[in-house]
Amino acid sequence: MTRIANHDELERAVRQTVAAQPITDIHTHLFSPDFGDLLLWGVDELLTYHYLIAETFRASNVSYDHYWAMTKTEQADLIWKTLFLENSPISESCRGVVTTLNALGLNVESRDLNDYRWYFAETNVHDFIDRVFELANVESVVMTNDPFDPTEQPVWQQERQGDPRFHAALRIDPLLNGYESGMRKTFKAWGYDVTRSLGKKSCKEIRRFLSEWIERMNPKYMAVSLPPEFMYPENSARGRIIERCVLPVSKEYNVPFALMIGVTRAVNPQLRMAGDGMGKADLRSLENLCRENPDNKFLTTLLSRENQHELCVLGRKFPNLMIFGCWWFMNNPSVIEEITRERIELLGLSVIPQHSDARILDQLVYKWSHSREIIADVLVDKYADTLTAGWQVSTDEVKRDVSALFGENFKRFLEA
Ligand code: FIX
Ligand code: ZN
Repeated sequence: MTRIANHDELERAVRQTVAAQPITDIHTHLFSPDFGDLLLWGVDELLTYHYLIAETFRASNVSYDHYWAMTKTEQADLIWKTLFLENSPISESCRGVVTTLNALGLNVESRDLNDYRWYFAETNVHDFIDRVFELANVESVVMTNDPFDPTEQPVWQQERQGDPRFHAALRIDPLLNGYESGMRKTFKAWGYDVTRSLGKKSCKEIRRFLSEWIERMNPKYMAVSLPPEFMYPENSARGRIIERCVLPVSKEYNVPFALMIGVTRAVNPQLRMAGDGMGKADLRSLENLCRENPDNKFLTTLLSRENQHELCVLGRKFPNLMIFGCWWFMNNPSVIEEITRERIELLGLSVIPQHSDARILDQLVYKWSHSREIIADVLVDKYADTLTAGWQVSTDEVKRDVSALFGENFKRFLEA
């Protein structure tokens, strides 16, 4: 076992190990090819990513109506012109497009969007999936699977081909956030005998629904995104469904419950998917969940930077809580660096530092290359401090640690 005795060697070993480590991406919005058009890829999709749409409305004076009336190609043309030609693409989402096109071997210097379109038109989706997984060095991804989505639901109800690199996650936002405003009627129409009061019978029916979908999807976890006001326990349909349906089913099937807290949907509805905002959450909700349900497992990511320190402290108190990823507005280099340092200082290696949240397959390339670099920077510093303190790690120990962060922690948490 060769121990690493100096800083230069340490830096080289950590960077190489992080670059070579295949990743399990635990939260994306990608789909395996059998979902057809739900799998998004290509330059027009990359450019019309909702992060870039929001930036375009700031930088051009296009009206909402005009923008939404355009075809996807026209929207992509406008975004390219506004954010890449009339301004320099230095925001994180713009830089991501550049990183991705470059890594795919396209001539970024030409700035010729039609040339990039040509490349994608000539590419077969199956070959492209292989290429992206290889370039990003991603081993597998977890999708976001919504049984309430009318385009997605029928795919699950047929015999599926699937792709072993794409795992499922059962997303239950409509059930938890929309039970009173329509979902109850949908449930009834689907043959589940539920009522407004959510008595014993209704809860049994909702548990039946969750069990059926768990058996159908074999999901890695059940997930929900929640507003900053989320409280638990809560005297609401959501609170009752979590307590009486989600938690028991999660425990019975050993399928963790993932809470993604802090999103305020449709702060500016004119922006459609780009119009969601955020706020600081009250983490007493998570504290109560973890304490009252020690035999349940919780995965959590939060949208507000202001919540991250408290979340680390909660992680120290509850081994049934696994903290993951720098979600959405947190997925920027300065914040990733800060939060990764804080997490490692407070929790050591027992976190899942990042997920990509990729919506477009190609984004795996940039989201992971950007994050890998920052996580490697932090690790180099942390090992260097430990070296100064007198502890020499071996290259095998660095490999063990890096593999925990990028995949093993997730696998072990699921298996526990
Ligand atoms: O709720 C979520 O899973 C969010 O990640 C998305 O709704 C959001 O639109 C997104 O793409 C963030 O990266
Ligand atoms: Zn997401």
